[in-house]
Amino acid sequence: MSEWLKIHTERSLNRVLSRLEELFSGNAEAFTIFEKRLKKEWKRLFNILLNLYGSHYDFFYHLEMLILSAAKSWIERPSSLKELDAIREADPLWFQSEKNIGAVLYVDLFSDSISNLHEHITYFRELGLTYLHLMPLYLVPRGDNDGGYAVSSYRAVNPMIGTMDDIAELSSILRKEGISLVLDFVINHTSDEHEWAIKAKEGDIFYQEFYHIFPDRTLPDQYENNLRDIFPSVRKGSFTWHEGIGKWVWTTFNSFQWDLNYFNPEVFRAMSEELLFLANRGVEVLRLDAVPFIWKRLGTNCENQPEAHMIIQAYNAIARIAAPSLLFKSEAIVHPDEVIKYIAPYECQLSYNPLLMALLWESLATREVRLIEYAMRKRHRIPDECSWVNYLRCHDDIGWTFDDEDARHINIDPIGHRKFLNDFYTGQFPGSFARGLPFQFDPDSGDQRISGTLASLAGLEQGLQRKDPLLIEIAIKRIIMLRSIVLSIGGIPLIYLGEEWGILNDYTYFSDSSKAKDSRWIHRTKTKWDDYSKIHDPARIEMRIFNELVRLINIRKKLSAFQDGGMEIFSTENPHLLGYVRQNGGQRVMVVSNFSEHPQTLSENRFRMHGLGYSFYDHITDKTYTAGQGLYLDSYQFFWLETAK
Ligand code: OTU
Repeated sequence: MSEWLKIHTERSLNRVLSRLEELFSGNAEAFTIFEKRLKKEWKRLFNILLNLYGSHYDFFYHLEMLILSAAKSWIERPSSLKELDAIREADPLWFQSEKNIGAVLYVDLFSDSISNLHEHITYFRELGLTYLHLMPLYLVPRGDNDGGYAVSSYRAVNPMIGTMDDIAELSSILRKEGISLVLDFVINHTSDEHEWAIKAKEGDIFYQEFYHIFPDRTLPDQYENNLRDIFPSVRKGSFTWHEGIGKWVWTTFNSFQWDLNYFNPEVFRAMSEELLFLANRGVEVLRLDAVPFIWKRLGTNCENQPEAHMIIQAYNAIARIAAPSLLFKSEAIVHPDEVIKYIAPYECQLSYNPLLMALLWESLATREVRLIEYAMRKRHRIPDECSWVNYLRCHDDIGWTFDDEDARHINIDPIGHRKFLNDFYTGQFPGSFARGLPFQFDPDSGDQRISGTLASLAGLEQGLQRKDPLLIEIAIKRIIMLRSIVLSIGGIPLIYLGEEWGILNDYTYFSDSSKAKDSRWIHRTKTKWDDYSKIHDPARIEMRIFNELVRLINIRKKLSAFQDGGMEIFSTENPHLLGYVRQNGGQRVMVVSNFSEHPQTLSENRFRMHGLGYSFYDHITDKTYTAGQGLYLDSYQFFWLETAK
């Protein structure tokens, strides 16, 4: 660090500290803690902010206001959360435990209201949940609001399902159950009905500067030379003409979602306050939505810019100071080289694992594991203090975000392969078992993504329709095998609720005009509690899928090898078998999975070499196997083999 920077970093800290005295008067203990944390984070926070906003004439004003609001938030932080902060500071890697199981749900579809969620706590217990993500539940415009991702206020809950007080109450009830509450932080945009947007529409220049708003097409045209259309079926281009103000507004997603302007330090500060507001309601993990898009730079595609990382890192530092137990989960569904850049203890401790998700579906279609084996060997590793969040399905589409060079390396043509996968999962490819729908087909680029539920994409819908017991059986096996991987490969497994019963596509969204154009509604379905409560027959498909999931979860929780840490892919020398070894806490477990409907064998030689032993106990079948004859795997069978000591 240069001498100049050193002096000014220090000087600014002292100036800021002197401004805090009044705020903390009579609360020496709170001040001591705050000061300690502020000092610890100061260097990096100051550096980032200086980089981002140092050229603004009023930089110090913003700096001071930012720290003042963080201090206010710390003073207001409920004591129960301060206790949690202390617990987490003593065990910062708590989320890496094999005991962790995540789930995600839409409150309105699952239980109608937040208060009704309390009735389902026994259900969460049965699933062994420790992490519960409630899909965006904020105040939103009526009609189409992108499934809650067009937020009109980060401080108000959609009145149809409850209030912010309900959230605070729920978070503490869940915490007592050992479940961390996860909410979205829609960081890239607000709805056009947010009070900032309303004021901007009224002509208030201060608030127009909260967004990227342009008087004519000069800059939009220049930007657009390099931009990708994210929702091409909504609109061509990333800008929306607003008749009222007679200007162009940057809208990466839907036209009613206005991108926030982080060039403006006012926006950075305002969002920092919203973030800490949520943290003080007891939210333990914030899912940072659409992070790649938050910083724009002319001449680039305006995704994954270095400043996007700086903004998140600055928020991370603020969280460490004013709400230290808060974690961030990155939602970057982009090229794997970019996904990984958001993952760091000083940025996002957690991240969705879109590559694993996409490649599991890829392997299921091809029955081959070459691509997943190559890509996981190369890309699964992340910093030791972080974790993947592994999932099969979520509320969004499946995008084929694997790296083209990875594919070429194993002689797969990436363009042709994506076309094949889209044909396969929309059921057009001859012999396909899947029943998905296209999402956001772009005729110009040929890009397409896939919607559909886990069960429908894995063949259950087809099997049931054809009343073919063999197809049904195979589909169930596929679902369970995929799940075994998500539970064992390393990271927090995330269940998209509904999936635990193997729910099928729901085509009724076609008749709702606010949803009909967005095929993702096919896999956003209402929970049928009446039906489930009647199912007691373990032979029923739903019950089998559910029971098997619970069984696997319970086994996972007993295996210290499955806590986060290394995962070593090994070559099975069988194109249908994926093999990896997990080793942790003195335990070594070898996972082998068959991605084909035909029986396969892991050779004796491979078994011995990677099993590092002769005799193995399989936690799934509760049997012991010896390496002598190699390992025989039935259709879609998998093993969790512990080397006998
Ligand atoms: C997210 O997804 C949400 O998950 C979506 O439900 C929202 O519609 C969207 O943001 C806007 O808020 O394009 O198809 O990595 O790929 O953030 C999903 C960036 C999406 C995007 C991702 C986005």
